Amino acid sequence: MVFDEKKEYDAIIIGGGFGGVYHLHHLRQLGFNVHMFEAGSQLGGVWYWNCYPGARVDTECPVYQFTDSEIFKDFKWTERYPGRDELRRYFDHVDKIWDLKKDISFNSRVTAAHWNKEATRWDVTVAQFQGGSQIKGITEITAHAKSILCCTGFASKPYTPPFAGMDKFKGQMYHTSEWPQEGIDLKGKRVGVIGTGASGVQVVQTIFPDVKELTVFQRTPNYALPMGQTKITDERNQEFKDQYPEMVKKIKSTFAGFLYDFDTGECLKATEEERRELYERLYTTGGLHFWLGTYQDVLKNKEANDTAYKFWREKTIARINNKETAEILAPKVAPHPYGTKRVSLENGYFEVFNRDNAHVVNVKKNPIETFTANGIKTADGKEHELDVIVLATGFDSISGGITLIDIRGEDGTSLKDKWAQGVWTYLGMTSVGFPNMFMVYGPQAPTAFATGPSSAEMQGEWIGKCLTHMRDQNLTTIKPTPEAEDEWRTHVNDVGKMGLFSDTESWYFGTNIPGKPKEALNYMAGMPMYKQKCWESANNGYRGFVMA
Ligand code: N01
Repeated sequence: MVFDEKKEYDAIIIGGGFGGVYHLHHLRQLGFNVHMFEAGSQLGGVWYWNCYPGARVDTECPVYQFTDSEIFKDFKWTERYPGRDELRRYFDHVDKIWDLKKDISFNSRVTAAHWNKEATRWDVTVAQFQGGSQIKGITEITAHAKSILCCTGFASKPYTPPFAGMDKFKGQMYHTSEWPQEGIDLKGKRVGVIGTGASGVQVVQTIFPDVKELTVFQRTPNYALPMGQTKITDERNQEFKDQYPEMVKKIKSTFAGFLYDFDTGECLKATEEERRELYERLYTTGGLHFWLGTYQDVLKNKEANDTAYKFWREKTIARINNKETAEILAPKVAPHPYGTKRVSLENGYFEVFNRDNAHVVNVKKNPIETFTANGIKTADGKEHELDVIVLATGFDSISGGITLIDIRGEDGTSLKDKWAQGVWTYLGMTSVGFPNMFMVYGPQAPTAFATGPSSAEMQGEWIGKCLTHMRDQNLTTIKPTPEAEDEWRTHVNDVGKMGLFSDTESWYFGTNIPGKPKEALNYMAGMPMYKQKCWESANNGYRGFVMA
């Protein structure tokens, strides 16, 4: 690692996940002087931090990777849905080909970035420490750059609800995204898992063979779908490579950057048999097909949506032996429309609850009252005795990772204060008052409705062109206009209200965090529309921006 505190970089990249890695490579290729700071001791972003048992991506192979042929041509995937270790191996491969590490400082958390008006640059404060979970010997350094790129990802600020009595618990307790890198021995332990989002589902289905007793505290059921995990053979890997150009075209043209898209038919116009046939096919294909490949009106029309929920429930309850347990995991009356909270992929999750040593507690009806020295006490007075508590309670998503940094713009206002009543960006990449600051895979962009690699490449191309244009034209600053920003915010929120998603409390709308304003945190019109909007601005003299 060679970092020069005296140097003024063209750009500082904050975060070494897919977004940061792509921008480091791409901007360097364009001739910019770039340095990256990463808080972890390895590349990977969420795939570094989320090392809980069972962490795995639920985007199907070979979609979840960069489309650069140099990277693509030699990497062999082993599973249809790669696990965390495989993804870490992928990042090592990318690093080897793109020679990234020479421009990266690891164990380096950016704590502040202040716009320096006089020098027309960002002054960035970085806390450097010895890595791993034992943070020791913090020193502070300052970096200077014309631009900053916040590649902090959408899930970098873990959320732990303030349960009463947490400090009393004498056992071990970990948030899934702060899991010790060295792992935890759960053999023969009584384990409680709070939360049944993607992380909770993965932990539960992975640890149950080892633990003595498993208690899952569920507030909202997860309409999880069978993953359909398979091994990827050498022949299949070869097919991926042969089909590479076609696949890239597809990835770049579908709603979420997948190889498939919503079915263009209308659910309610189909006959019962036609609908059943499609649902069966999508469900047995496995993966997210029964979510992002179903009739396009299922996520927009409640009546259509009910048919999908009914089908999902029928399939799910058939797998659960106990009727009461089935009613908790897949209730007769849907607690929210199908697919309006993130659908997870599961691998035997529902069957876990057929075992005598696995229990699910419906904390909506019977809330967690307090943690005790020995476990968790619920409102019915029962004390659930536990050795380990897993907090799979999610994140202050999308905007939380950015506002964790003390970012101060032109007039000294912090981004956190600016966004206290809601997020304001233009095109999900820039914000008024914060010149030369770019956000990648952040708020008001497709983010959680697209894959990390495809978003990184799309936004990277745009940001790269923009910075090149500024360099060519001898321009030093770019900032959006307040009008363009207001218009974008309104558009993002209008789109967010169009389907059934906004009827549901979820992190997509910030409502999982007490006090966070309810708003569309993602641009939900799909990647193709987003791309069109971004390039419309660039191709029209960066309409909506002031460059000087
Ligand atoms: O977090 P979540 P996550 N009392 O917010 C519950 C990505 N990801 O880490 O739904 C009791 O989804 C909360 O309940 P409720 C992926 O995009 C991807 O699981 O708010 N429970 C919920 O069940 C994913 O969507 C992968 O009622 C409480 C859970 O905690 C995103 O990251 C793997 C509670 C939080 O679920 C976040 O997933 C992992 C309380 N006070 C993550 N507060 C893959 O690619 C919260 N909960 C597979």
